[in-house]
Amino acid sequence: MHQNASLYKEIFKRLSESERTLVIAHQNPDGDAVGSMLALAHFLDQTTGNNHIFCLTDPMDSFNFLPGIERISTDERIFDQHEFDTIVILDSGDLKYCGVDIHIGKLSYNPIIVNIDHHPTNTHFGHINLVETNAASTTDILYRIFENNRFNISKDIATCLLTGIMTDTGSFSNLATTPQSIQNASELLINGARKQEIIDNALTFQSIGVLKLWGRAFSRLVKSEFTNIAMTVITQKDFEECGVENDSAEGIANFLNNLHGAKAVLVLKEQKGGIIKGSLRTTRDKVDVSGFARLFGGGGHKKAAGFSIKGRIKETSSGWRIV
Ligand SMILES: [Mn+2]
Repeated sequence: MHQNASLYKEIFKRLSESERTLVIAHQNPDGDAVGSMLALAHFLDQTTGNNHIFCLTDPMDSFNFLPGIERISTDERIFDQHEFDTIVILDSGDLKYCGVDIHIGKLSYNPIIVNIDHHPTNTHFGHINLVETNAASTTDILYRIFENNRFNISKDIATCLLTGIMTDTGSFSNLATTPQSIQNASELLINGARKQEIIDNALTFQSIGVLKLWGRAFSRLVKSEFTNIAMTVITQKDFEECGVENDSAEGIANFLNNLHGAKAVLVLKEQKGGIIKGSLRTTRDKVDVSGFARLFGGGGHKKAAGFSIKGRIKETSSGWRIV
């Protein structure tokens, strides 16, 4: 029996009995965040029915193929419009990463917070915490909950769950990939997950604008001989000139993950409002990039981490600078 089997039972029971459930994942949702939110909402449809999905920012268009995507609301009034008995937070190390810390703190009712995540930096902020740092994705954990409770998953749920596994493992290529995640993926395929839809939509490029943006990032790659870290930058001007949204840069760090001749890669992305987001990746066994991210107030996994700092990125005669 799995060490968390009793938690799988407790969470399954809680969710099956919850009459009004709010499902939330982190802002700028990736495939794991979107896949886990939608899989859980489809599950709740089959149990007590009444459920809502909230995410602070809209998912990228590349996830539009997922069944139920239109149900994800970015309307922050949702916290006051309903009295939820359960709030499930997915794929988020803390409430701030979700962007809902203030909303949850201000609630006039007392929901049970269920925290399901795989980030090692998770702060166990929920009333019920299921944090499995060895899981490749949050969708892997949801699959284990369903499987342990003998819940028959639909093709739609299987597709949502497989999206999370395939995107968080970089199509089974990065170090987060485990035998368990491959086994889960295999079982999801047997259950009718539509793999080709995931590949065609979530794992391939969408537009010329995105490719132009990525091209700019690749052309600026430099490696520090001192730190052996490769680095590149994307500015707000790049997003504007390529005619793409800020989330178009999300996959660049993952793509550069396997860069030869550097021990890690750092992508700095200038955001709106004078914020710079840093994404760190490594495939080297002995390198822990989450420590690097923590130096700048961020966090994440050993092999994939990130941080946010105040500032702008400017090009100077001696290269790119943060000002
Ligand atoms: Mn994840």
